[in-house]
Amino acid sequence: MTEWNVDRAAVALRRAEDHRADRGPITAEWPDLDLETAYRVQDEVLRRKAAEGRRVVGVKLGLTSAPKQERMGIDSPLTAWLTDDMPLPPGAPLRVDGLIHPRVEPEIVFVMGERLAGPGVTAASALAAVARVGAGLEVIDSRYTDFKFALPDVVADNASSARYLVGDLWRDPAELDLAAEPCRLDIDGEEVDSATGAAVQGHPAEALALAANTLARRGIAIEPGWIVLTGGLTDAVFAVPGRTITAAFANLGEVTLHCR
Ligand code: 0L1
Ligand code: MG
Repeated sequence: MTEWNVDRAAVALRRAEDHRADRGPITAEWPDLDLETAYRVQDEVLRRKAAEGRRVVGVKLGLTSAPKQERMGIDSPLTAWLTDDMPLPPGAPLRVDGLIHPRVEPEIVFVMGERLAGPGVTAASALAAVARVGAGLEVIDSRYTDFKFALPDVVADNASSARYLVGDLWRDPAELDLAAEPCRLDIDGEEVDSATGAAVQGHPAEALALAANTLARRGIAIEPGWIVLTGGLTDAVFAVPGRTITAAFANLGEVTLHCR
């Protein structure tokens, strides 16, 4: 039997993504996969995508909200890569059949103005490095069947990252109370969930600081111009063909995704 290693796991995850073929969790066959090795798999998947011409455009936090953390039995989020094949052009529909089983969640999005390098980053110093803040919808698409995975699996799978859409209203974060920022999630015009910015680590800037400090352990800084998806404010909802999903914020505007 072939032994599992970082390369083999990265190949398996690339194949699942490219062929839209979900698979069982890697930890079922590689129970010793730990978090440090899982991040090496995540980075190897990125290296392979870069070799195919894709470029890093930012980072995201995953498993930020209390319900998701409780479900996974963790108390800290994870980080993952955003690449230039992920942003959806404004108004473009999401082709559901182009992914495995996409789900959508509303997020507060930062565009970085300055380089942010941990350790020692605080919410205040993180926010000072942000150029602007806006609304977003993240499309997640676990490469694992039924979104069933252990923590190392989802880290290796780049935190289920697939697509994202941002709004067209960008604000100066210093002008807003982002912890109190209300967000409503609508499906076909009906409210299905709501939250405030406090849902992500108490404040999206806390999530950003945590990302900077976590990435610093791997020698990575958050660069100017990068997008940061700070984490789902509510649980994710399924993208079903014909469905329209809207994140409506009080001060950050609305962002709407049409699923085809
Ligand atoms: O962005 C996220 O919070 C996704 C993290 C991965 C877990 C999931 O697929 O829900
Ligand atoms: Mg997310």
